[in-house]
Amino acid sequence: MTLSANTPTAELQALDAAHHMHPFTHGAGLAAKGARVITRAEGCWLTDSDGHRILDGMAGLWCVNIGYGRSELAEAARRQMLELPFYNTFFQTTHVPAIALAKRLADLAPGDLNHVFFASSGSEANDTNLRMVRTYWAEKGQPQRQWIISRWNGYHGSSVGSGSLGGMKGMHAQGGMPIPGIAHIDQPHWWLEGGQTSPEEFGLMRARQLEEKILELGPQNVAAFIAEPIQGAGGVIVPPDSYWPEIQRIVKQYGILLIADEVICGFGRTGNWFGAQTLGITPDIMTIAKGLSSGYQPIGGSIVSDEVAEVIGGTEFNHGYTYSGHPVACAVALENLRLLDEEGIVTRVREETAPYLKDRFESLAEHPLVGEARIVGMMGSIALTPDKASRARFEAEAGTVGFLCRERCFANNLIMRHVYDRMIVSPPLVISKDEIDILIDRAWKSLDQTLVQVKAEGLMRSA
Ligand code: PXG
Repeated sequence: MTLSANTPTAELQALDAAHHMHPFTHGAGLAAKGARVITRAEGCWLTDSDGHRILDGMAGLWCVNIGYGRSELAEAARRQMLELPFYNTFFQTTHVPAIALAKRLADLAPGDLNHVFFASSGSEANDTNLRMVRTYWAEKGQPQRQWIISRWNGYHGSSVGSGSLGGMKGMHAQGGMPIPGIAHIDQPHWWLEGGQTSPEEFGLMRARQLEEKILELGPQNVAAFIAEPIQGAGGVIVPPDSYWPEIQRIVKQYGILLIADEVICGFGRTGNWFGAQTLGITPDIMTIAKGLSSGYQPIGGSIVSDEVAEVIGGTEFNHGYTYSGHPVACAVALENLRLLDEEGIVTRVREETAPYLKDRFESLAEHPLVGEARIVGMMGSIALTPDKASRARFEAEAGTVGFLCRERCFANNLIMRHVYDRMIVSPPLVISKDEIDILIDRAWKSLDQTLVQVKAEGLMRSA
């Protein structure tokens, strides 16, 4: 059987339901409904098997920073596959693409982050980090420093290690997570959890939970704190301005390592190469993936400080993946970084399109269903609420209204993701002003339709 984009949608859906298990999906529910089949993409636009053209407000899964259809990346893969499709980086061996990409990342990364350990995904990279920080302390004669502190509603991946670092309770409920040695503190989500405090006070309160947790565990037992500069999968939660400076003070005071998970924030998403630069953070390790190759190849990694690399280099670090530094993935990532840089895409985001998007996106806060609209660079979210003034949650189960809104967006040929009752955008960085206008118009229309439906179904009630 040969399948193609011309195979009837129903046939593709039936085979998909019969044989393909989807991530984070209720299998039987999807099988009954049929998955949407995406067949092509160009720039910021997807085409599905029914011929719809859909504006991709999520850059795939927060990753297609450079946009779809770049032949240069295909050429880079082709060239590398013909020259050296695979060789490993174990056993005292290396190759040009891994060397070149590591050097490029060392140049791009801030401060003394000059060393790269490669993986194929963000999850793998965070598993590396988990073992690396503990090994670092063991090498420094402090093997009792095992605890890693992270945050509820943070996302760091889906493997056992990275999923444990993450703070997604639905994930922890399945398969024996979190593993021991990981402690979670609350997130700096002022809009939902800030109550009567000001955002600045709340940011300080939430940062100081880190200090309280360090003191509870014993500072001598804590290895690291890991966090996304801006939470992505948790709902694009932009922390109050007071939050990160206080976190930075605390990790410095207690001498614990700081891991900035840049899997979403990295590679231009916030208007700089890394979210750490936008938020004024000085990490010891940065997790990278997604935008590193704009999703054209699966590749991730950890960018590590001189000090951490030197200590780790003093032992044999018994860790690595077959595809650590995969030559084709490295070649494609290098080409992606070259284009993002030479075409001025990151600069254009910072200076031109992100300010335009911010202006238009924040106007969504005027919609009767929207409580707040927050955006940094090209990642933003709006909170749906039955009552703006009191920042109320819906009485209906969290996510009910968000799901309805996402369905409306789909129907209007716009991909916007929902996280509970927040709607997210994270478009390709190459999105034009005209396309931003289309995005906002479709979002507004979808909100209007959602409001009608929510009222009709009696869902406009506060918890
Ligand atoms: N860290 C962060 C900050 C992420 O957002 C990972 C690590 C894990 O990367 P991999 O490559 O292993 O998936 C991520 C991934 C969503 C969604 O629904 C977000 C991610 C993955 C899947 C779904 O928003 N982020």
